Amino acid sequence: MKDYKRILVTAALPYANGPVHIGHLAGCYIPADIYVRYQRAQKQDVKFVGGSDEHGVPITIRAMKEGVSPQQIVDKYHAIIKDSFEKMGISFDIYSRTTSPVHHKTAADFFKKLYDDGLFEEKETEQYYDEKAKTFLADRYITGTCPVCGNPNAYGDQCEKCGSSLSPEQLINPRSTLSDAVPVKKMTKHWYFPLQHYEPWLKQWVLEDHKEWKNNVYGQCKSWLDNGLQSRAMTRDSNWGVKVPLPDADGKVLYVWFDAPIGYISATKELTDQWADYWCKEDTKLVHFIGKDNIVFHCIIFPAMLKAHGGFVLPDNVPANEFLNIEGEKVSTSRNWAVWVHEYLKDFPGCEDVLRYVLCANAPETKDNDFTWKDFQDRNNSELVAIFGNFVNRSLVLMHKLCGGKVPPFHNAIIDADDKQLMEDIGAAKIKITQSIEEYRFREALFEIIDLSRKGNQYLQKKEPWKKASAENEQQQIDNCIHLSLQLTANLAILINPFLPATAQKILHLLKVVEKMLDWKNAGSFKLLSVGYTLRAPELLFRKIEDSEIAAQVEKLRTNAITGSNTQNAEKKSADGNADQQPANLLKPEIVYDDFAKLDLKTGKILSAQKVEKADKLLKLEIDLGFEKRTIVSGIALHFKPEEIVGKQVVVVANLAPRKMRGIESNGMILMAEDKNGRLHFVNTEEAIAPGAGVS
Ligand code: B3M
Ligand code: ZN
Repeated sequence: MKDYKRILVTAALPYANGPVHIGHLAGCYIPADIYVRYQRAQKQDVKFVGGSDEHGVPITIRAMKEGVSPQQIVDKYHAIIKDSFEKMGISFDIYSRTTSPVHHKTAADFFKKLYDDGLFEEKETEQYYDEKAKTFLADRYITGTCPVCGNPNAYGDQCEKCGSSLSPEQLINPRSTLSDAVPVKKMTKHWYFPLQHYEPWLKQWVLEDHKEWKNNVYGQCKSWLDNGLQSRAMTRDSNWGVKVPLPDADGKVLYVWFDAPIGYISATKELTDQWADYWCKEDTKLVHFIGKDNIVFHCIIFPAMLKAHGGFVLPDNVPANEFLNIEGEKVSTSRNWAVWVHEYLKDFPGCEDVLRYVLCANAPETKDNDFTWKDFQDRNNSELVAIFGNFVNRSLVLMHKLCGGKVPPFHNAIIDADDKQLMEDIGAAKIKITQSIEEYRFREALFEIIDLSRKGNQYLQKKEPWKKASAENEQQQIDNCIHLSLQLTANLAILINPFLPATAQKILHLLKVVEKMLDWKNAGSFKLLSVGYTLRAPELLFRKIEDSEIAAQVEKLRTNAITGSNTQNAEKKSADGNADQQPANLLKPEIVYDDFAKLDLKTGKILSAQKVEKADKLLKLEIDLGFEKRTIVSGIALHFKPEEIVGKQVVVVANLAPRKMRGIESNGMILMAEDKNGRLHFVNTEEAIAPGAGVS
């Protein structure tokens, strides 16, 4: 192991085209924050940098959909994301953004250096061009008829109906989504980075020198390297991004995956004048925390760029996590199958640490994992409340009851085997936890801490200080028991601090000790609290989470996913070839016939449809049910233009309780089919049925 003088920790820059969800937190922000807080407690020179990724096709598509400028999109979501991180205690030293002038200059200079060194290949290729909109078109911007299944709305990179992956050339009657013009082919020049030149070096550096990397990371790198690397275009035709710093490059910007990782460097520059110490001195330990979909960029492409540029350190480790599913299904931002952090913060104020706890205890460290609200509740109620919180609370309550509210003395003369065991357990736990964190196994570390508090409970249970009568020695026995329990409480504050910082602060407050006690070196000590010191009255660290709160969350998840009524969501990645994972086709729990019979389903006909103001997803529909006309607000606006659905036949849930959406009362719901890519379709029957017919 190398001796490092300073540590630079980065966490992936989220696209500022939507808010962050708990999968993001579990994937990299919570692990990164735990690691950084631990290193700070170890008194290491550590910097934690992050920021929003504000370029690329996802942003421009989002802007197009919302009918605003890309700048407006990134301003809006950067603010939401930054706020979510702050409230969740993700303690970045700087949270910057890639639209910052420092970043534009840093990224452009980086490109220029590679260019001046003659490292790029310049290639002219034919690409689709929209003459009306006067712009080249990314594959996603082109639609046409799928040559495989005849779907008239297939994309230039994929048909979402039959799943075929396509290239724009294969589409029948291709059209630009920007202007509806027929795209033409035009020559365009781009700069390619010849990754294959770095293949031998990468093989040595990753596969030989970094065998310690996590299996999932190492495995992905190996398969990329085994398959052979190719040149990659590092520029794009677009007006949104870092301008290519060359004279003949109008309308060209850096590829988002070229500029985004350089964002780590730019952010460090904005943070400190000493930025070069962190990026250029060999005794820096650089650690990238990311999700698994970013592995190739951080382990192969960016290191090759850094190597080509020269003068920069390379990552020491890239501890990527796998994905977190929600209630058994893959997260899908387009379907709104996600738990949004800004909404959690509103729904569970003061419970930030609970989410940190659950997402760490259940982190997808080695494989995809599942978040369920039931597990969230169980972990809170039976681990945080019943074990950790309970131990801390009992120690303080007993001290007030049996020791006059003061830290009692410890009588060495009567120390017994249980006391010794507890002291040993604390020492051993510290060693294990330290090692686990150093090796990026945060779940294991957290488990050890809970286990240590469980041992504290067992110790109290065995000693039963509340039962001791007034015989000789007995106050001394009580003193020893309470003294050790309180010292353990102080130790728990130190150990839990990287994971649950707000909880550690609460314990500090109860124990009336200063921040400095949380230094990692203090863990394992039994002299953290002085004898005779008065402590505060106990307050509960965690509250119980009720069944009703959990039921409400599950309900919210399902309703939002069906109606798409959450207007904050965004298609986070689908536009950058990084399509969302497809939702698994899981069935909901079985129901009895009576449940089904409660639904009143009727056929209806859409009489009119119009957009709802300031709600990009909602359409206000007038539906003819035969016996009456209804207003129904439906979350389908991203899928259909109002004029194209008038006259369509639909099935309506006619007895759904009215619900106000954006001030409009919606009376029922229309049923649509959703394909595996989250696209909606009318379930058409060939024959027309009169409105109002029952469906069963
Ligand atoms: N914005 C992709 C993502 O959100 C990308 C990460 C950039 S890290 C330099 O997964
Ligand atoms: Zn198709």
